[in-house]
Amino acid sequence: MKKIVVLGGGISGYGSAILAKKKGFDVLLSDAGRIADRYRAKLDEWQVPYEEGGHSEELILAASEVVKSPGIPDSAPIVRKIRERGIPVVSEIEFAGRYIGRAKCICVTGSNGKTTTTSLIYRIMRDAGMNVALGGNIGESFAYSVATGDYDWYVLELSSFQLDGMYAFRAHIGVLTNITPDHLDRYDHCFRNYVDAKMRIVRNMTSRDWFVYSGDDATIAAELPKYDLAMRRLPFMARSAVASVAGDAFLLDGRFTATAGKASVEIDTAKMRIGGLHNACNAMAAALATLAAGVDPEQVRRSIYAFDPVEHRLEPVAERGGVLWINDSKATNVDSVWYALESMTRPTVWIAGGTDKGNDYAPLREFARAKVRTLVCMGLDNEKLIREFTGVVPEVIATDSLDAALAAARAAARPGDAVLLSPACASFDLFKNYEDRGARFKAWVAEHA
Ligand code: UMA
Ligand code: ADP
Repeated sequence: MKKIVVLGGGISGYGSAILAKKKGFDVLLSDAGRIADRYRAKLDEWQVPYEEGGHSEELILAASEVVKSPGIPDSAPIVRKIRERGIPVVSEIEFAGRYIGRAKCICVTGSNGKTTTTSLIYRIMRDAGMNVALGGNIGESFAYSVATGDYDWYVLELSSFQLDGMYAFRAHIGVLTNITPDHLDRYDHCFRNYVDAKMRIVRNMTSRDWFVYSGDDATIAAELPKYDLAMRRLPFMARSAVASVAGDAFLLDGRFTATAGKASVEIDTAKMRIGGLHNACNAMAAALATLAAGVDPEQVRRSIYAFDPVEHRLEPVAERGGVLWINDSKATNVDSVWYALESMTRPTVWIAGGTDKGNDYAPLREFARAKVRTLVCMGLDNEKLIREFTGVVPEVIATDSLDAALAAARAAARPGDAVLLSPACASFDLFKNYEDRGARFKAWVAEHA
């Protein structure tokens, strides 16, 4: 019997192991750390053998195939050994994709906008009454949904790490929101490697499939000619003019018409609850993908207008004393902050900082000069932000805790202003993760603002 080893016992790993068990493989899940109680209970329920607190080399190197969790880098010693033995290493997406039968996958990737676009597509399809599961880099894992459900459609958010181990998997509708630098620490600090990972989304797509992508993105435009692409292309644009016979979406004066094949929908972005140019782009992508999936245009329109911001993504938290507090904790890179500042219509007290990923802040200068009243730096090492924005914005304040940062923001803000948490950095210096940072921001606002 084929022996499958699943590396990592997080949300991705336990789902893969249960699917492998269900498909009748000899399976072992191995985790170098501790497996969370709720995952262990599931593994017990499904009688999946597992080990924790270390990887048993001998057992692992006896595998016919290894399913690697996305958070485990290729540089991990055990992964190197597995590869040296010539044992195939695949991602959860590759593995689960083998067992979906006749179901179809809408796969969303990109550097920013994945979660928002994936959630919006899922919402539209669910509202339309389709039998659809949401998964991948969001919510429950794809593998677990495949093991425990029977769906016609899977709407998947795919990170570059999940695409890395993807070989034969095919997206029936692929969505690429944009490509800007992120996660370079996992790609030898080389943007080229990261771009290659993102472009894996188009692998195996056929002339029956649809590819939705940003026609404005220069990196994507430079990549497309390198691939022999058979699928129908659906570019969405706010700045460029890219022709495609299959359809497109174009934003002009706050309105867009999205067309895929014979189906078309017109959207007035002023009626949407998610704001900013980036969300108009996400809505164009979602409209194209769902029209391609056969959703009724009227239904697409209704669901787009009803969709609220996903938590921690330009989420309005409260208006107090004329000051609007906005939680954009998920903005962990420069490009997402560019769009946050772009969308600001009030003078802004901007809170930024954290663990710098090698950021180049130059693209933010223009909006900062035009819109930011005060920059509050919140982090253990604020030097770079202070250097970059002194003289650009009227006031820069350095703080090293959430309390101090928010108290400084409260003091700086005047009625009619916005206080925007949009850090451009990872959160690991002061917080567990971006969710913790956003949740503590919201709790502080509720109590003190
Ligand atoms: N581990 C080992 N050996 C090692 C290293 C780690 O066994 O050498 C173990 C750890 O002890 C841990 C497990 O591996 O128990 C963790 O695996 P994981 O980091 O892949 O985490 P999961 O909980 O399985 O979640 C992963 C994704 N995490 C990452 O890519 C870091 C989740 O994306 C994803 O939702 C989930 O699979 C389901 O597919 C999260 C994420 O942060 C949301 N993604 C990044 C992002 O959005 O920026 C890409
Ligand atoms: P991802 O899942 O790719 O991280 P999210 O939808 O969670 O994307 O958004 C992450 C951050 O990027 C948020 O700050 C959000 O406001 C911003 N953002 C969302 N969509 C886009 C986009 N299309 N382009 C740039 N930034 C975006």
